[in-house]
Amino acid sequence: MFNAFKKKHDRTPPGAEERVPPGQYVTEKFPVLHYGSVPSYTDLESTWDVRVWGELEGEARFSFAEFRALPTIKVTMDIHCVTRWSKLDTTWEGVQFKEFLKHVPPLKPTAKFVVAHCEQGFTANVPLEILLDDEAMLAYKYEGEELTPEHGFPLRLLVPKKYFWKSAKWLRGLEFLAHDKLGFWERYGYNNNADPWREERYSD
Ligand SMILES: Nc1nc2c(c(=O)[nH]1)N[C@H]1C(S)=C(S)[C@@H](COP(=O)(O)O)O[C@H]1N2
Ligand SMILES: [Mo]
Repeated sequence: MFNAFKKKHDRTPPGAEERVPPGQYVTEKFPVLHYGSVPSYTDLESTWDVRVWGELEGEARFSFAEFRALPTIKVTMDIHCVTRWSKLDTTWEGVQFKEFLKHVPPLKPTAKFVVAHCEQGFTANVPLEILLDDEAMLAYKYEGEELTPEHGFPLRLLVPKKYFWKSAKWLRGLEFLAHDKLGFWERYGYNNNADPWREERYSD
């Protein structure tokens, strides 16, 4: 079933086969996937912020302007959705997670896990170590343009090397924790580790 689908839809460029994890096909489209509705904003400066709390020596809050003043990076990466599409060479801009940490109170040594908190109560959990990857970022541009509302405007997390559901859209906060705490899709039955190369799609 999947093989026939893959034959028909796969757009893997020649030579890129080893970049496509098992059970995935390459698409040139950019599918939109989420639970719930797409948030809309009228005045970001008064209605939007991003906060950090938990296992740090304090808390922090960034208004839209404050967040946009932080230094940015540009990263090109492949993304892999658990629903089997992969998209190669997607380019994103935003604040590298490691850089972001320089602008918030120091982490306590107990900080080991992060929960991303999004609009409408959506959450996604990621080990801190994964977010210390050079490519992990709080992204607000895709292919040189501001994120579209359905892809997460004005801010999303980008978690490289994990299935794309951990890349939480409409990000509003990061909670640092000593112990892991399952997020929305992880509670729903997705595999907490979410490594596409090991096909960690669902939990048993
Ligand atoms: N806030 C929020 N972020 C989310 C989701 C969601 O339901 N809510 N779904 C995740 C899932 S399952 C996927 S596959 C990706 C899809 O991102 P895209 O719509 O930009 O392709 O977003 C992730 N981020
Ligand atoms: Mo997904």
